[in-house]
Amino acid sequence: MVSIYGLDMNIAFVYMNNEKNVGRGAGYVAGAIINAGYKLKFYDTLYSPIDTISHDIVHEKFDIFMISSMTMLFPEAIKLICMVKEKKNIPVLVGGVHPTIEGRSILEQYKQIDFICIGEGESMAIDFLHSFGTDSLFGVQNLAYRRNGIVHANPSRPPEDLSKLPPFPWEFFPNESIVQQGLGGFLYVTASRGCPYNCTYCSNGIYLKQYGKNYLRFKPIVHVIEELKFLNKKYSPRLFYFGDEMILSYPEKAVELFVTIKRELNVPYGFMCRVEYISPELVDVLKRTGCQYASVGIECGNEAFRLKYLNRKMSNQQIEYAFSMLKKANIFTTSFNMIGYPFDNDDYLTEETIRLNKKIRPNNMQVSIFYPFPGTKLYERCIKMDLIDIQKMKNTKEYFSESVLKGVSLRKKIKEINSLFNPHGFIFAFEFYRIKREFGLKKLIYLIEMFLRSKAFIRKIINKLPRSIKSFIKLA
Ligand code: B12
Ligand code: SF4
Repeated sequence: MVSIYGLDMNIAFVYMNNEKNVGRGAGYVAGAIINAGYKLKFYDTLYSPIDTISHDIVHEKFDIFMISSMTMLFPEAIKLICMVKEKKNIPVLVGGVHPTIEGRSILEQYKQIDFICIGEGESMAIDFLHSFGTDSLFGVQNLAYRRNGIVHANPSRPPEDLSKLPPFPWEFFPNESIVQQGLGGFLYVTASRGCPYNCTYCSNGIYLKQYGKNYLRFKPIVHVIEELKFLNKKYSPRLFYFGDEMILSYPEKAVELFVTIKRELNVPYGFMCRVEYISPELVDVLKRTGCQYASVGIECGNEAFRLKYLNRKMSNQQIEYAFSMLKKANIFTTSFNMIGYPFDNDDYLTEETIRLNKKIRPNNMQVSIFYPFPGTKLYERCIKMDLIDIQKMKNTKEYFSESVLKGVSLRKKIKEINSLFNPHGFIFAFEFYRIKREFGLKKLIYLIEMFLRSKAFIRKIINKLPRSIKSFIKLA
C-alpha cells in the first residue's frame, strides 16, 4: 500500500539535540523512512539553528515535518513548530521519549501539532507515510492524532524486530558527533533495547509499561559485528561504547558479543551497567576480550534511600565488591551519581554518596543533578509536594549544572564535587589509565622519571651555553 502521494513526499526531519552525539532514535526512524524510498532531509539542531531550519521548512518544498525530542528540549521543539506553523500549514508528526510520555496532553495543549508517535517509530513512520491522505491513516498503530477537535490514541504495535532494522544512517551525523573527542575517542553503539528495571527517576518504566517484557531485545550479533567493522574502518575510534540501557540484562548474548568482538575485531570496548551483573565469571570474560571501560550506576550512597525512593535494590557491599572486581581486572570505571534529591535538605545524601565513592575509588565519577522527568514516580511525588520550579524547568537543557527544584541551588556544590574527584578531567584520567595499561605501572613510573631527568639534564646543558644561544633557544 502506498499513499495517494506515492513515494514522492518530501520530509523534513529534525533531531532536537544539544550534545555532540548521535541521535539513535531519530536516526533509526529517519533511516527507515529513506530505506522505504521517501525523500528526507535531516536536521540536527546542534549544527543548524532553529531559525535556519524554520526558514528552510517554510521555503523549501516539504510535505511533512517530523521532529524528535526528549523532555528537556521540548520547549525548544515547540518554539520551532510554532515558527513554522505561523507561516506554513504543514502536517507535523512528533516522536521521541517526551511525546511518548505526554502524547495526549501535548495534542490537547498544542494545536500546532497534528500527530504524535507513542513508542517506537520505525514501522509506525512507514505506515504513517504509506497511508497519508487516506482514511487508513487513522488506524495506524502507535499514532495519536486530533480529528474534529477530539484527541484519539490508537493501540500500541509490538516492539520493533531488531533483526529487520535498516542500517543506521551514520552519514546524517558529522564525525565530531560520532567520535567523542571529549571522551578521548569513544564511539557510542547499541546492541540491544530496553532495561528490565524500573528506577523511579528514569523514563525506562514508560516503555516497560507500554510494551511489557517484550521491550527487551538484542540485535542479531552478526549485525552488530558488521556495523562495528564498518565503523572501525571508517572512523577508527579508540573505544566502542555500548550506550544500551542495560546490555548485560542479556548475559549470554552480551558474552557472545564480547567474545566475537575479540575474535573478529580485537578492539577495546566498554558499556554501562548495574552492579548486580558484575560477577567473577563475567569479569573474567571482560578481561579476556579487551573490555577497557565500565560505567556503573550508584546514584546515591545511602542504601536505604536507594531502595525506598529510587527502587534500586542493591547494597553498598555489592557496589564495593563490583568495583573492586572491575578494578582488579584493569577496567576503567566511572560511577554514575546523582545529587539534589527532593528529600536531601541538608546534603546528607550527597555526603553519603561522596563517602561511598571515596571508598570504592572509581577512576572517574560522573555527577548529575536530579531532574524530575514527567511520567516517572519521582516526578509525581515532586508534583504532589509542589517542589518543581516550572520556569527553571523550562529553561534547563541538561542536568549537570543546576537543580530545577524550588529554592535549591547546586551550582557551587556540583563544581566542588567535580574538583574533588576529577581535578584534571575525564580525558586526563582515561589517558593515564591507557598509558598505565599499555606499559604497566613500573614502566610508566620509569618513563616519567626518565622524562623528568632528561628535562633536568637538557636544562643543565642549556645553562652552560653562551647567553646569545640561550636567548635564541628561548625565542625558538
Ligand atoms: C543512549 C542514551 C543517550 C546517549 C545517546 C542519546 C541519543 N541522542 O540517542 C547520550 C549519552 C548522548 C544521551 C544523552 C542525553 N540523554 Co540519554 N539516554 C540514552 C538511553 C540510555 C538510550 C536511548 C536509546 O538509544 N534508546 C533507544 C531508541 C531507539 O529509543 P528512542 O530514542 O526513544 O527512539 C524511539 C522512539 O522514541 C521513536 N522516535 C524517536 N524520535 C522520533 C521521531 C519521529 C518523527 C517518530 C515518528 C518516532 C520517533 O522511535 C525511536 C525508535 O524506535 C536512554 C534510556 C532509555 N530508557 O531510553 C537515555 C535517555 C533517553 N536520556 C535521557 C536524557 C535526559 C539525556 C540528556 C538530556 C542528558 C543530559 N546530557 O543532560 C542527553 C541529551 C542528548 C541530546 N539529544 O541532546 C533521558 C530522557 C528522559 C526524557 N524524558 O526526556 C533517558 C530516557 C534516560 C532517563 N534519564 O530517563 N543519552
Ligand atoms: S537501571 Fe538504568 S536504564 Fe534501567 S530503569 Fe534504572 S536507571 Fe533506567
